Amino acid sequence: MKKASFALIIVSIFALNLGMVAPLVASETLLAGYETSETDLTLSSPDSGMTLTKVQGGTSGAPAATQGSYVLKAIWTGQPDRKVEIRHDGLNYNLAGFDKALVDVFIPTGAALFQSTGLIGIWSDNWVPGNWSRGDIVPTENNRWFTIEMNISSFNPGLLDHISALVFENYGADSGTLYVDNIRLFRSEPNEPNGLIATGHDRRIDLTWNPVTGVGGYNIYRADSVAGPFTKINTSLDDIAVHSDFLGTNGSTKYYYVVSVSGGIESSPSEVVSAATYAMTDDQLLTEVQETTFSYFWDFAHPVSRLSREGLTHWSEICTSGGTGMGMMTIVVGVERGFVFLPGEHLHGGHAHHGVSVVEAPHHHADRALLPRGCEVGRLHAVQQVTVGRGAVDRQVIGVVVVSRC
Ligand SMILES: [Ca+2]
Repeated sequence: MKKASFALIIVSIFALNLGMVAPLVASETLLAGYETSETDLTLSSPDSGMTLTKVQGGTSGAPAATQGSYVLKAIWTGQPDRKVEIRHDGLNYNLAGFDKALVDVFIPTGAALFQSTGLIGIWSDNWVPGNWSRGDIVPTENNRWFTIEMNISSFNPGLLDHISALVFENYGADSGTLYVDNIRLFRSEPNEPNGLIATGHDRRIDLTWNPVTGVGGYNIYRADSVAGPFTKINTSLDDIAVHSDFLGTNGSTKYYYVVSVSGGIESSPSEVVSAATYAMTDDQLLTEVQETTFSYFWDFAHPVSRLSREGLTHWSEICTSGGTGMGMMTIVVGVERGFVFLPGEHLHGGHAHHGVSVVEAPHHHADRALLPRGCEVGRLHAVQQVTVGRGAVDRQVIGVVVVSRC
């Protein structure tokens, strides 16, 4: 079986990092441009003496619109609290997944600017935690547009369904005029996956990569050559950082990259890797079964507790005590077979493989390294700090020993 293990490793080494560049995607979504065609946009104000109108930009003293042709003009008089709101009640927006809301504000010549304590923000009656977000700046000059940015990424995504109002507070006078245009939502591009590895097997190629936190899932792209064209091969978002591509033939070389997806926005692509399918010997097939089994319990373990999860289709926070016992047995095999290395072990050309690190020369013995290290009770706290499976090899081994109370 040692020979078979070597063969598997050699295939993996030929997973190439070829690099690639792909176009970025747009990341701003218009929420309100105040065009006359926007019949769904209703405006109201709780402040008496305030009027709101849509006016054509560039006419009658209005500035040129920053979006479309029209702008919103707000005029108010007799507001001693120097606070006004442009209400947006009754409208539903889906703000989830966006990082911030942006609005352009223009204070015409002759109108007061804000006090030093002035602020512009947005609020909703059901955002949590808190219910409003203060913008980063207020206009400090007359007769020019300023873009105000309001962070909304910290709110509970499930409650980001509407904006109650745009708020202008601590204005410089009891009466004033300002123009508003182009309320939009900004979503930053998610981080691209890295650490992508393609591994050839009998009639299939497996892909693994480092999980990206906070994204909705991944798309996988495949091509026959490094130059492409690349085609998406998953029909729905992959929500874990593993993908098996069953090709059905041997001797086939394929190229892949992976992107992470958040709110429908794709990240830049990962590196491009390639692998080839090949006919396995019985020994190689047995090794693959062992390693794939090990991979479920190791790569798919709960990122905090390292316990085995109930299953792929279950809620990912549910772990199984019986399955964890089986997982511990696979780890013993994984160590013996060289699917994972131990803390401090010297690597001879070892490399990441299936989310674990493979030792090219499997000279270690579980009874020499695993138990003595695992019995270091002083490392118990580290179990609580495990973040991801990959790259946390040391802490994962500790976790096993803690469970076994050696
Ligand atoms: Ca407009």
